[in-house]
Amino acid sequence: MKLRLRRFYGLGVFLLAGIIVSIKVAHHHVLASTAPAKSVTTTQPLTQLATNGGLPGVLDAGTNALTAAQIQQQNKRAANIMNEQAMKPKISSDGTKVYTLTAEPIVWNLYLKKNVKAWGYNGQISGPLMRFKVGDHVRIILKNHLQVPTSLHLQGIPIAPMEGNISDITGVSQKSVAPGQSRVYQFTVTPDMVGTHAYFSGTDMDNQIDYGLHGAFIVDPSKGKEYPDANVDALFDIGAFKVDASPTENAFALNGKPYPNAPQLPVKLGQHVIIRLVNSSAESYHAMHLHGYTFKLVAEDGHHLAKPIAMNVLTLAPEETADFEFIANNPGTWMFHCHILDHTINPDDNVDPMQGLMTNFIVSKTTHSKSMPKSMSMSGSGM
Ligand SMILES: [Cu+2]
Repeated sequence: MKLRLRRFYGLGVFLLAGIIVSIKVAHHHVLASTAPAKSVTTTQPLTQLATNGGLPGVLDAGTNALTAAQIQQQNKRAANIMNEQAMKPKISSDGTKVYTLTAEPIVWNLYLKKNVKAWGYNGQISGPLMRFKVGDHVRIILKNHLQVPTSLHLQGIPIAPMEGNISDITGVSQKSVAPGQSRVYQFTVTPDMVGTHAYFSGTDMDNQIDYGLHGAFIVDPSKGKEYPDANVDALFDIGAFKVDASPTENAFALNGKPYPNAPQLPVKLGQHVIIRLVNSSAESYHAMHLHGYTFKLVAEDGHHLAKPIAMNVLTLAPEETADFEFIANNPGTWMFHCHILDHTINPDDNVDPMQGLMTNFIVSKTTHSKSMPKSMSMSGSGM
């Protein structure tokens, strides 16, 4: 009896499902036949075909795609960006600072032996740090070594439509650069540009930024540094990847490297620390938090606040930048991490408990030689 009843129910469900499916099919058929004809010659965006055959994100490159030495070299580049070692420009005969950024496919190590087929500027993620001064004449040559169009967007630099287009005076500064071609972006640095800024691909942005086409630049005043009193001035460019065909961002990095490969910041006791953050994730907010300190937000998007704001968690929208400061008066190894906690997990990595968007600020017990911030020790105000 029970069995028969079950069969009866089973048949009922089966018939009901059949009816729903046939209604849906009929409905879809009507829609399809009345919809205007659309060009459907390509089923996938060209960029995806060029990278991973239609799967979202960066394709796995295999565990042996890079040697240990190559991985170490990549990690060093991440540390160089943290330490604000800027790319050296060529100086042209008229004094213009000339930078060349080549967008190209690269193999990039994220964590453990997780290597991905990514895109980078000049072989690295984040792209090289550029540092300008007010009054500089800057020329950036973007070379496109990808199989798809790309372009360069410099946040906070209003490149006039007719500028930045030496090879193609179309009046559209964001016009894409075809594969194998290059484009020149030119501008003169003005005082309103002082601060921390992001640069990134301005073409097929959601994909290209998360493949790795992003970086940072710093603009200093015409004389001296933006933060002359800082003993430590460090930069972290927060990047995101979609690995293992995840439709959403699932691996997060500081200067291209998720923890434990993310660079750690050494600080001496008493030092005045400035941290510059850039959120180069195409899709994610981040909530950055530092253990052991209450820090002060001093600038947002390269614009100084009239009054610093004390805080513990700093939220950054995509492509937003922020600078914060603290005096390192508390020795110890202090975690600096995103408080959106699934951003601190590397997919498939069960070895390290905290990963992804985190690193450590290591404040030594050794006192900084000028233990007072320069502004205090050199001001002579008798503080
Ligand atoms: Cu986050």
